[in-house]
Amino acid sequence: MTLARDSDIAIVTIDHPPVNALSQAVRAALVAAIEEAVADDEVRAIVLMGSGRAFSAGADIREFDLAPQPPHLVDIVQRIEDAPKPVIAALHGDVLGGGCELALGCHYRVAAPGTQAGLPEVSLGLLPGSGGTQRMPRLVGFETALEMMLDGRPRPVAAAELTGFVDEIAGGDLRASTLAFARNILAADATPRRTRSLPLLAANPEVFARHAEAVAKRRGEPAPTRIVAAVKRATEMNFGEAVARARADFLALRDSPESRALRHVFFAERDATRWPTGLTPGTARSIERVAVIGAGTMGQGIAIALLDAGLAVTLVEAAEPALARAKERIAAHYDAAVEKKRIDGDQRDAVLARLSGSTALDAIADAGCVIEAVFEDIAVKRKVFEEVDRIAKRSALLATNTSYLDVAEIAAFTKRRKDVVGLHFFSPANVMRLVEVIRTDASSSDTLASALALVKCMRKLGVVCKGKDGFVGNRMLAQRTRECLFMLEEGALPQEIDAALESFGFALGPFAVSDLAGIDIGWRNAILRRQLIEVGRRHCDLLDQMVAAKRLGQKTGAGWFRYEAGSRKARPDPAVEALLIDHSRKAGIERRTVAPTEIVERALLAMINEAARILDEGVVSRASDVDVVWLTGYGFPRFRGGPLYYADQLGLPQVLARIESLAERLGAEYWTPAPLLQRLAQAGQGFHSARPAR
Ligand code: T1G
Ligand code: NAD
Repeated sequence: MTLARDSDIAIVTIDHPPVNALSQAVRAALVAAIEEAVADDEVRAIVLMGSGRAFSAGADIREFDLAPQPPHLVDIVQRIEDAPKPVIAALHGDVLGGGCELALGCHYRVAAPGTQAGLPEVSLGLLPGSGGTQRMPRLVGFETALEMMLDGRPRPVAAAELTGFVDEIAGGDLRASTLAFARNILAADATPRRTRSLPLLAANPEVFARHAEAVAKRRGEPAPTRIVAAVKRATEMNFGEAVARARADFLALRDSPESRALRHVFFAERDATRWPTGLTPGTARSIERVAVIGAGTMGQGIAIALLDAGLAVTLVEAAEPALARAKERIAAHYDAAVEKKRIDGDQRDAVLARLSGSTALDAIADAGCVIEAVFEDIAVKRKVFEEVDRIAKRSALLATNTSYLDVAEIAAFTKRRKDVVGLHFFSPANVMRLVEVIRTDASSSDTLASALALVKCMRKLGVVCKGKDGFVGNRMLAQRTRECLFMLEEGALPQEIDAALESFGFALGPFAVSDLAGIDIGWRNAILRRQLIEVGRRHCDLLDQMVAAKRLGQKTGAGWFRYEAGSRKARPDPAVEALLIDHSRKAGIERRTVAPTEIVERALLAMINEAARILDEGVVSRASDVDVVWLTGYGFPRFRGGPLYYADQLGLPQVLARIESLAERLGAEYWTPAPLLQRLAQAGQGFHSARPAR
């Protein structure tokens, strides 16, 4: 924190890199600086600003696991608002959460171009606890204020919807512009303009009812409902009381399991981007053009994600019709973006100008990176990689999008195994944030650094892992799928299993997901994995029967559910129930009711037990990476923190005991507790115990 003077104006600068988080020490220093400036008779106005890349990203999230320490931000904001001299906030970069509330407590706000303001507390399971619920509506109206707090999305301060939030966009240097602004208001004998005293813009009661109805549907999130109630208090009680009530809500939410889980997710996603511990750091090669071989479901999505990142893309297909189809679909994607006014026609044309296509592999010769997304067949991939090895330039990064095959085996098809990694995207690849970055023992650090840099520039989250057989996500998914298919045999119906896991918090149940992705995709992978299953182990061939019956999911109008023409709504299908009853009879299985609790337990514990093996084998270096894979690639509910965070909340001795009892009831063939789980449970530790303290 610094306190400087420019003649009769004091300049208080928050200086706590990287994002000026308002830790206890920062708050204490801020109070001292403000008090000093207020007490100094020579000072006629105060400018409050932040150093580095942001005004402030808000409260220090790391402190939320500790008891709240004074001075509390809510009081500091009040102190600033009560100041007898004008306080002007000079805003730049991110102005988020408590940082935004601090700005709201100032009497005037000047912002640099490009400044973003937001109240993202909801994404941490919280609400603005320092007056934002009362001050923001007074500046931007109830509708915008509620939307900001309920979607948590930062907005450019220059956006029309934030009119009223800032008084001026700085023309030149922010500090100079703000000092000039201060001098102008002093010359105009302006006094402190306290936000709390500004008139409340008329609130249409329908606004609160509409939002209250919408947030009631947000499963596992107590914060949104509290946010609507807190903001509504502005129309029901005086300012001070409403602020105090919101503060109480904030403190209550802070200790909620949902907020603790979401805070774990916040840091887990950041930890996942750290360079793997113990690996020599590498240097990323610059990549301007990427060749994508195989332009089917994944190739098209990957190409769009690369084009969105500003890169040039060469699509390579086996035959002209497939290439034309892919280019048509990519063009249609950008046409739709123009229609939705996300981009304009010129921008579309500029993007598509960076896309070229060919049916000749030679076209990859000048690409800095080659991503293969052809059929999941080792022989096809071998042929492609042998050719790529011959054609691609020496410095090229070579990547495979395989779901289950061994990346090391694929790398061995080339004479440059050090340049090969797996880049496992998730469908739809232009939407899903997650990329499993699979390194082999031969992958060089420069290759890994180049892959991570490429993933980052695509604005995706790269989780570094090793291994094969589905790496992290698909390997755990296979165990969940196994249990879900067994439960179908035993008496459950697809809609029951989906309902149980959706009420647990998954966006979509496993069978609706299977219908979306295509039952044949899961079946082909199951065939690949069948060789891993020991002879004599329980096995279920329901996937084979579905494929044989041409029930492939949405793409054939019927799968585990039936779909009416033009509709994606999954409807229970009596034909599936009949198929299951017939299947159980032939398998000699007496069907029974499978309770939702059993469904959730078997699905989750199957994943958790497999994750313990994955961790023990060093496939990933952090338990939180497993959480991030499922949170960003498989729709695991964020308010549950991820599979291993959830396991730690259950308590590993409890998890172990449940798995042992499943082993007794269902047989140990699939329910042998993973050694790491046993060790941690016996040591009274959790999967995240090894995680360094914040
Ligand atoms: N507290 C503690 N650490 C933070 C932090 C915060 N608020 N924000 C960022 N960091 C760390 C982060 O862990 C990382 O550390 C480094 O800064 C860079 O961040 C009272 C209750 C600002 C948009 O929700 O959204 O105020 O990994 O990698 O991608 O009502 O960080 O380097 O060790 O994310 O450029 C509300 C959270 C708090 C904003 C920058 N504020 N931060 O993104 O960098 S609750 C937020 C972000 C609150 C009040 C309430 C982003 C960012 P490390 P980064 P980035
Ligand atoms: P797809 O069948 O939709 O597309 C594969 C494309 O590769 C086809 O268009 C085919 O014409 C083309 N192709 C085949 N051989 C070729 C060759 N020698 N040269 C050029 N093109 C060739 O399959 P997909 O779903 O996009 O899967 C592709 C890869 O991505 C597979 O390894 C799969 O396991 C993996 N993957 C799929 C998903 C998914 O959800 N579909 C998710 C992650 C990874």
